[in-house]
Amino acid sequence: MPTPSMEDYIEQIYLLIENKGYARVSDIAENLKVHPSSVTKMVQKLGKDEYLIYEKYRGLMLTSKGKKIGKRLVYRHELLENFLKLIGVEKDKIYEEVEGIEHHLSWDSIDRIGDLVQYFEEDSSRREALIHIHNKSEEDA
Ligand SMILES: [Mn+2]
Repeated sequence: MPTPSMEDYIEQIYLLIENKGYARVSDIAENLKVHPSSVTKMVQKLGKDEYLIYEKYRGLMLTSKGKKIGKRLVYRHELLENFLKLIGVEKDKIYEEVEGIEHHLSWDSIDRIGDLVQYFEEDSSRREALIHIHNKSEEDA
C-alpha cells in the first residue's frame, strides 16, 4: 500500500499525464509545492515499488499498477470535493480540506460517501432539504 505522500505523487502524476500527456519533475514539484529534489527521490521510490517507469527519452510513465491506483485516487479526490460542496462547505476551502482528509479514510468509508452523494443527486428535493437545515443552523448561530 502506498503511503499518504506516495498517494499524493501518484495522484498528481496521473492527473498530469491525463491532462498534458506527460508528467515533468518540475510540474509535479510545482503542483505539490515541494522541491524538485524531493520529486526525484520519490520518483525513484515509486519506480522501485513498480508504480512507474522512467525512461530517458519518454519521461515518466505509470505502470498498469500505477494507473489503476492513480485512477482510484483521482476518483476519491473528486468524490470528496463533490461531497464537501454538496454539504455546503465554502468553495475556496474545499481543495485544501480534501487534501487533508483524503488519505485518512478507508475505501469502505469512501464508498459509503459515494452512496450518500448519489442519494442527494437522485432527487434534488433532498439537497434542498439539506440547504434548509444549513440555513436554519446559520440563523441560530
Ligand atoms: Mn488530492
